[in-house]
Amino acid sequence: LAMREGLRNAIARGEFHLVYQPQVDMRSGQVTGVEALIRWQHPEHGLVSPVEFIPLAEETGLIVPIGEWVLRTACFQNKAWQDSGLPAFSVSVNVSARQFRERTLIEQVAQALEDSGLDARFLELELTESLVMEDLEKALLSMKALRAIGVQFSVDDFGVGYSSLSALKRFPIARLKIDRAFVCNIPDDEEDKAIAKAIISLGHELHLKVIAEGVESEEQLEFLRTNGCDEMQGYLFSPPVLPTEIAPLVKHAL
Ligand code: G
Ligand code: G
Ligand code: MN
Ligand code: NA
Repeated sequence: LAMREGLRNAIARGEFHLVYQPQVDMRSGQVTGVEALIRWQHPEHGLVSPVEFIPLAEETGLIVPIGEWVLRTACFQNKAWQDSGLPAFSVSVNVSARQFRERTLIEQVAQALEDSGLDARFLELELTESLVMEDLEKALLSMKALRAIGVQFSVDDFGVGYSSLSALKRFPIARLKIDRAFVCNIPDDEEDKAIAKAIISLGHELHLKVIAEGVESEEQLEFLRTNGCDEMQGYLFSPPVLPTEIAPLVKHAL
């Protein structure tokens, strides 16, 4: 209950911040994007994980203002990196189900882009399979409206939910993110290796880029690279970091 009250005031009190995790092209070693991840510095409980407060925010509807804050902060930050002279990369923002269903989302995104001056192609929204499949036709309409202003999409946690392949074909998406669950047991688990390979092939057949999440070891990187995975994100390259820590990572090659 206290958590709920706290969440209500957290934006105004400046208790949220974003950390950013680099996404790296496996061939060039260049940072092609960063994923924005929210953190809540609670005055008494310390750092609260989004795993705890995002569900609460969804339940109470607070996800709408919080999501807007995330979008705006991520767009302004990416524009600031570009203005500081870093090579341009995209920023990915996680969008949860209720936030995606809000009619105001398209307006929020357009406004964040306009106010920050960030070119829409440098903003990517991460949606999960289950979110899109909940109401496929409606989700497709929203995605197409956002695509029309130039925003990119990726499917997060791919492989753990279920989307029919015929539905996947219709999503206006640029990337599939292989869920960490399949990556973490590489190279020991033959089945997870087979699944990761299958996702890479499927993505490529559909002309999508494939990015692996949760890459922690050289063996995993090698396996994914050998099998044609395009990009990686994970502790092996970098954990999520503060905005000031991004510049040296962008200059560092894999
Ligand atoms: O960093 P990690 O512990 O950061 O994230 C845990 C979960 O919280 C992930 O599933 C991630 O997608 C989700 N998450 C992190 N930041 C955001 C956010 O800004 N919005 C939403 N909807 N989910 C987020
Ligand atoms: O659900 P989503 O993919 O948005 O969540 C990303 C989550 O994965 C965040 O909690 C982030 O901190 C975490 N994460 C990122 N890289 C790694 C990694 O290499 N290993 C593990 N175990 N978690 C990671
Ligand atoms: Mn994500
Ligand atoms: Na994920």
